[in-house]
Amino acid sequence: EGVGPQEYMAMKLEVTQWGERAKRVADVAQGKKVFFVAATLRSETMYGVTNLFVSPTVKYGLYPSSSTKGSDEEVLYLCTPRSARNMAYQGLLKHDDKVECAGEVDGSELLGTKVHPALSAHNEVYVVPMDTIKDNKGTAVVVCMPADSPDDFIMTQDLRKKPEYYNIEPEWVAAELVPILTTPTYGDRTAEALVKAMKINSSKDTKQLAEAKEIAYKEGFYQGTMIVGKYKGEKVEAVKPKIRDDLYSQNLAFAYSE
Ligand code: A2H
Repeated sequence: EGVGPQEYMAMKLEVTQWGERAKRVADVAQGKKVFFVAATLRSETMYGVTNLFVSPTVKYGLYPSSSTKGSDEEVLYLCTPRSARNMAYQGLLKHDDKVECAGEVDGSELLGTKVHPALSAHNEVYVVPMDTIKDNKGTAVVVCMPADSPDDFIMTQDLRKKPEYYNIEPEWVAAELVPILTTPTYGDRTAEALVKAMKINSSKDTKQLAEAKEIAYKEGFYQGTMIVGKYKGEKVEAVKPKIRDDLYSQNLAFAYSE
């Protein structure tokens, strides 16, 4: 990994319904708009989001954002304290250089909450657990895109196989993945094709998953063609920055560095 700062696209996913386990969180939010903030490098995959991942063992917080600076209305971002600190320095929170936290949240409380992923074929998706999320990267909130991400595909499969173990309701896991791009070698379900070809069985096969991720990323970027959305028929390499900039200009995402 590089030593310079990494710029991510921070995708905003609005809470549409707090889950049963989030009663305390809903109290903290006091009816204000809350967006989960998910860091990604793959803007084009927002068309195929099927779930949202958090870590049940990570601490998150609710932070007043800069999007309503100067007005009484407060919009809250849900992310880790570490990423909130970075956001404050980048002028993305209500106060520059200072982190105001409306309340802390356990990842486990968020499971079963519903959010709206803009661009996706799914209008609402559930928050589910991912055990490999690290709290020292991005916001520790990750959009689930099982068609093109081997990690997301395998985690979705694990959740489906062992809902009791993960302490979730089976119906929270989206039944259908959403293909959004096609490549000559792997078709429109790159992650599934790679996971099968490499005989990856669980999210614990970290070495093989890292390899699959690398191949999927390169293949999608250099060989992929969009099969859905505004840029259908165009090369992924060409439209990726356009999709990101569209999301920025619609205030559905923002640039976040660390
Ligand atoms: B990516 P990089 Cl379709 N812990 O988004 C674990 N993983 C995290 C994370 C964290 N705290 N924060 C972000 N990520 C994931 C889409 C995607 C991603 C696709 C394919 C590959 C892929 C949908 N999930 O990532 O090491 C996020 O998942 C492959 C690495 O800084 C984010 O992009 O590149 C990516 O890792 C950023 O990790």
